[in-house]
Amino acid sequence: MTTKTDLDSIVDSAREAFAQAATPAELENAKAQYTGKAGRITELMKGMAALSVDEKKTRGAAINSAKQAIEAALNERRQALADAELEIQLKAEALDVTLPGRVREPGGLHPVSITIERIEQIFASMGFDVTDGPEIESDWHSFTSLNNPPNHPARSMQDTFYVDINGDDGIPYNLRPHTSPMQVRYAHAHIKKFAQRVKAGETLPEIRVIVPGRTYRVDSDATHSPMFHQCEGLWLGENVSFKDLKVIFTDFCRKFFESDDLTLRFRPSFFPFTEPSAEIDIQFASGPLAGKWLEVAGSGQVHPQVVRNMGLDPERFIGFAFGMGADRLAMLRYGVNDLRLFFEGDVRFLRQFR
Ligand code: 2U9
Repeated sequence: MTTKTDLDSIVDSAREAFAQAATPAELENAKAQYTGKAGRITELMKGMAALSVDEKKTRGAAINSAKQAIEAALNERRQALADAELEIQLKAEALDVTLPGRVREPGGLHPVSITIERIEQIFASMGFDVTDGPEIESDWHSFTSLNNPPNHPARSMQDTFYVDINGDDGIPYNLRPHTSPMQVRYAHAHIKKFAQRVKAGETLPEIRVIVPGRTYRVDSDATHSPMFHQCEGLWLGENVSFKDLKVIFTDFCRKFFESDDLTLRFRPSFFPFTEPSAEIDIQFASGPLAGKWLEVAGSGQVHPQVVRNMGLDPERFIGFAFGMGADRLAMLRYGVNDLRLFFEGDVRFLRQFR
């Protein structure tokens, strides 16, 4: 027969076994040896069948209290193992909340975009529409419509990129070397409206538009990039003259450079699409660029053949056009001496314009 001391030693050995279990699985295995189906406590219970009723009472109570002690030890160890596991997990997933976060710097517009927006704003205030169009153009739109037909020597003025697809005329498409084709498209899109108003006996409407956008030429150095930005303007009406060009462009330059003591010089030049033509130079009276003549744009009275190609009667419509490099204007305004800085994407340079 097993004595009370034997029960105590079973409880002690269970406690010992549970303490040695390093994982929940080992602990459950140890438990099976005591309170499992063939465990030592279960076996003692089975052995009670042969005892008298009185013996069963005292023996049963003793075995039960041993069983309870074992279960208490088991639960205690279960909790300890679960706590240890949680501790390991927490350590592995620990966040150092004192580490500084990743800073998100505010974004900003590119200096050339800022310049184009500025140009748009000034011309819009003078009644100009703003539009843009395709960068892959037909030969007719980029050249022929602008009085520069195939094999004309003036074609060599713009070293053009071509696309490996032919247009309707069998001549390859090009990456537009200027935004002028869009003015031709703009005129075609608007003259239907003109005809209706002429029929109704109204005064003739005008075309007054600027076209900023990306343009392409085979050219690359500190002041030329194969992709650059132009902003061209066109004002056609019944009575628009070179005098209007001088007024508009002088006003534009003074607003753009925020300088009232800036003077303009119109220097004779040649473009196939304007006659007469002029380069426009500006001179500041003060500041870091004072005294130097700086070329800012080309211009001229629109050639009658170009007016005709736009679907308008050159006997009635006359006016001027101008073209400027938006990147060059940005360089002058911000004092940048290498155009390539605009296109390298170096944030140390770009963040200065934010
Ligand atoms: C139409 C008719 C005429 C646009 C013009 C220039 C003169 C000119 C250059 C300036 C610097 C190009 O970026 S640049 O190299 N542009 O000199 N552009 S007149 O003339 C037009 C436009 C549209 C229908």
